[in-house]
Amino acid sequence: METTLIILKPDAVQRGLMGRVLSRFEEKGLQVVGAKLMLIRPELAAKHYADHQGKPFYDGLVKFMTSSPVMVLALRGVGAIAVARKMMGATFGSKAEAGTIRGDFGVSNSFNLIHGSDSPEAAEKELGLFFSDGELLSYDRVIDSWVYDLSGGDPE
Ligand code: IDP
Ligand code: MG
Repeated sequence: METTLIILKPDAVQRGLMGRVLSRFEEKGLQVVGAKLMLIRPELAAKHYADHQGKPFYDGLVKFMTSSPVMVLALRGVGAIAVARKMMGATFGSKAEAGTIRGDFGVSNSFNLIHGSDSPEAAEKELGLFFSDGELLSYDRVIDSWVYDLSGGDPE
C-alpha cells in the first residue's frame, strides 16, 4: 500500500470542484486517510516546490498556491501515487487528456486544479510537510474485500 499527497489547489476550491474531484478518487477505491482545508503559507509553498525554485513560473506558482485555501488529502491504495497521477492527467490543462481531472475541469496551464506526489520519495516528504503524525488515520474499510482481491493475503 502507498500513500500519496494530493492538493486540491485554490482554483478547485474556489470553483466548487472539491467534492467532484474527491468523488473520483473515492470511486476509484483509494482510501482517504487524511483531509483538511488550509491556507498555505509562503514558507510551506517554498518547501513544497523547492525543486522548482528559479524557474520562470515559480513566483507565480507560489503566489497562486498561497492566494486562497486549498484542500489537502492523503490517499492510500495499491500503487496510489501512479494511480492518482494518471487520474490527474498532464500538467497543462490545455494538453491533459479528456477523462482526467485536469483534462475534464480546466484549460489553464498554471491554474491546473490539483497537485499529486510524483514518487515515493516525494510522497514521504510532502506528507510530512502537510500532515502531522496524528492527522493520518489508518483504519479498516469494510469495502476493501471488494475493492481488492484479498484471497492471497495481500491486496491484489
Ligand atoms: P505537476 O504538477 O504536473 O507535477 P510540475 O512540472 O511539477 O507539474 O509543476 C508544478 C506546478 O507548477 C504545475 O502543476 C503548475 O501549476 C505549475 N507550472 C508548471 N509548469 C508551468 C508553466 O510552464 N507555466 C505556468 N505554470 C507552470
Ligand atoms: Mg510535480
